[in-house]
Amino acid sequence: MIKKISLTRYLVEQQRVDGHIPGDLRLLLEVVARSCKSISQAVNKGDLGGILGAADTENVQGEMQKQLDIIANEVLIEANEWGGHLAAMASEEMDSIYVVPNRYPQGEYLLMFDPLDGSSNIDVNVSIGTIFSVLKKPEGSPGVSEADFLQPGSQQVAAGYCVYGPQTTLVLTVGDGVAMFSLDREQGSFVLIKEHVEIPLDTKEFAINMSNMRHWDEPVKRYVDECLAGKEGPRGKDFNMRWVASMVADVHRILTRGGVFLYPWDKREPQKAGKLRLMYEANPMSWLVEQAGGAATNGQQRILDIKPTKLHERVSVILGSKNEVERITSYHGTL
Ligand code: P6P
Repeated sequence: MIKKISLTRYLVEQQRVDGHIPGDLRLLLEVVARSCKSISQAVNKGDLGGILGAADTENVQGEMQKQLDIIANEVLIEANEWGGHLAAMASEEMDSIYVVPNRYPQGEYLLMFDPLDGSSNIDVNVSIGTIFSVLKKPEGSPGVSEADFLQPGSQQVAAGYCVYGPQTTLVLTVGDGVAMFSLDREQGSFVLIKEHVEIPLDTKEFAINMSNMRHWDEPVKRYVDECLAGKEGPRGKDFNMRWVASMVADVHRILTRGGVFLYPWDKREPQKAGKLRLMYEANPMSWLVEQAGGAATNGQQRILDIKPTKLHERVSVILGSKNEVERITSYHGTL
């Protein structure tokens, strides 16, 4: 009988045995996990819950919100504001930061999240997910402001996602490798299924939205053309392609069997560095990938080294199997 290790036990051991995480961070992560369970329940209801479809509102990104985007955001806010572990939160769905109300004690952590990533897939029953990132509020800064969030991803103290697919699986790092927990709905708890996750250094699988090919920069075009040329081309091997249009699902596949994910800058909106958001999509995913032995760059530099200037800053993303990411980055003339 394989001993079942719950998320709670894993976090207690990370706190007590390895000294990796203080009690307040353990509490934060347990509350985020409970929020993901609630979101999973809402997502699983689908049509039966009468909460699919558009909310007829736009978020700060100018994207039409789904009802579940708003519900997931509210679940995370309400679950995390009272515990005394947070100073403030930031979300893809909110223009500005949410400061913990005065009626609750303020903590030292900053929580950022994309409450429901991939929401264009909600109505067609394709995997979606919640992405989260945790920073510490800078020492000595009175109160809390947006500027406190503008730290490079290398400063994260915890990061993860929960993918709502055939299984509901929480994937987490606190800097001691990557661990995966699947939701045991009979017990109502997340159970460890894998730890010390490792991404293969090489891959034959790339993920990119091919419909944007005519808008890409030359280095990305070169890379994808070489993959498409297969055995007869310069790579000497055939490649497979995947694109779920849910970053959580694509990254989960890469953490599970390797691969490379690209959402590069393109000419459609040249003033934007990319489509994906740095603080609550690229940074948490990049830390997870690096903790699993992979790499993550924007074509020019390590994503985790980027110093943010805006809360909802966008970035070009190339992440996954280390050797493949290094090859693509070298094509940008920066390795
Ligand atoms: P496209 C979802 O909206 C998202 O932010 C990521 O989860 C996903 O990888 C990407 O956008 C999909 O973008 O342009 O292919 O629909």
